Amino acid sequence: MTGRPGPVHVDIPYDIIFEEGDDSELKYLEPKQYRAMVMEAPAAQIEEAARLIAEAESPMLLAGTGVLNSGAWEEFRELVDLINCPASTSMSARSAYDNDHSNYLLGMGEAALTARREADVVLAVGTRLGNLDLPYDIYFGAPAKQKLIQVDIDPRNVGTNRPIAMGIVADAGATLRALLGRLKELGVKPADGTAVKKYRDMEAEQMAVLEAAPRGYEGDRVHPATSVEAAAKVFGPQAINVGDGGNTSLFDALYLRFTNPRTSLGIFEFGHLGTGIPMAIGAKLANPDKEVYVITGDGAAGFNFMEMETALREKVKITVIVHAEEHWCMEEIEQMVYFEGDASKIIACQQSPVRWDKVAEGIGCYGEFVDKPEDLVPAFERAKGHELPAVVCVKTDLASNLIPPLADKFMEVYEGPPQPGGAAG
Ligand SMILES: Cc1ncc(C[n+]2csc(CCOP(=O)(O)OP(=O)(O)O)c2C)c(N)n1
Ligand SMILES: [Mg+2]
Repeated sequence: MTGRPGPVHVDIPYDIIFEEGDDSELKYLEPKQYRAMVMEAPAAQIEEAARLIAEAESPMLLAGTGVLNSGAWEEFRELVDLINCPASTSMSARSAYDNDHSNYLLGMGEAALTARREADVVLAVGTRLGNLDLPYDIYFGAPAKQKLIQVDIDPRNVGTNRPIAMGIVADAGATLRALLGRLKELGVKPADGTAVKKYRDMEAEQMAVLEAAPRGYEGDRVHPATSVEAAAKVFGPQAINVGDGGNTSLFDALYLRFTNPRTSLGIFEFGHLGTGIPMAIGAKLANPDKEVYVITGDGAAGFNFMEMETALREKVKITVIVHAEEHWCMEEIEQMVYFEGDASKIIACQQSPVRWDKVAEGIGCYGEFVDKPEDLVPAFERAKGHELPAVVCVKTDLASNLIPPLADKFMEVYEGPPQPGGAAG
């Protein structure tokens, strides 16, 4: 329970589990008696980091899950406002910073990557700059020119994926508060906003392309982005969204805008398919007053679908939206690249046309089936309003799901960055 929070495995031997006794005789220690509480950065490091930021000409801020874990989203936003610089989040911490805030740039978007490359100081708070965040040389400035300050509670994350100018091993919130205090003392004033405007204009262009994609769809199924947009409308910005699946999780990430902290969960930290339904059950148990909904690929859905029985038995109301185009799309597109477009060579990427709503009904949950866009909102509303855990099987369009917007960027996670000669490395 010290350091970076995460899943914990507790082994309880047989004899202890069946041990009998009087509960009142048990002694509990306070957490502060058996672990260090908040790790704070040494004052000298805060001083140095504050000076680097204060003297920077084109700083940029990045928030990772450390900001969410330490509950420091307000401090992060305050720091962005104080400097008035471009700011973004890691793919797994999309709700760490209001996506509608004036300085926000989408993690994998061209604007955020350009801002990152052009910044003279990058402050990365609580992010290990993992491979989904494209920690490649072409998306960062040369270390001789760009100073990367990385703050993380886990020393193993510091300097692992990028050369750093400064590593601060401390709690994200404590560090942000200390930096804010020192920067104010140094008299730092917000920049005039020219830089932010440049990147935001770039982002607006990319968003227009994103938004146009589902509008241009004329097929007889449902465009995955249309389903995500309908879900956002029905569940609203306070709900907790859990993303799962391959390309489906990219639609989830790109078409939802997170304006409230801790409303986005998903597989972006480990990439492990099938975690969506169990994560949603956990999220609902921890937040009984919030709506919790999953948007999952059909491949991912199969991994842990029986957990719907857990949800039913334990009365955990969640809604699961399955995008059922009947393929393992992210693998298929990867094979397409590998086989240089020869579709006849693709193997093991198809599934049967499973009716996930009927599987859910068989378990005892509530099921809805949608194959036309106009039915999305009413079906999602019925699923959300039903007292039982619900599953909506949405027949999404294969071609649209095969190549999501920003697919080229995501492919770099597997393939490495584009090389000057054209080939990926
Ligand atoms: C446990 C696990 N197995 C395999 C993979 C590799 N993998 C990544 S995406 C993907 C395809 C997922 O298919 P689906 O959930 O239907 O999403 P789609 O890409 O079709 O939207 C696979 C097999 C993984 N990430 N995790
Ligand atoms: Mg699929």
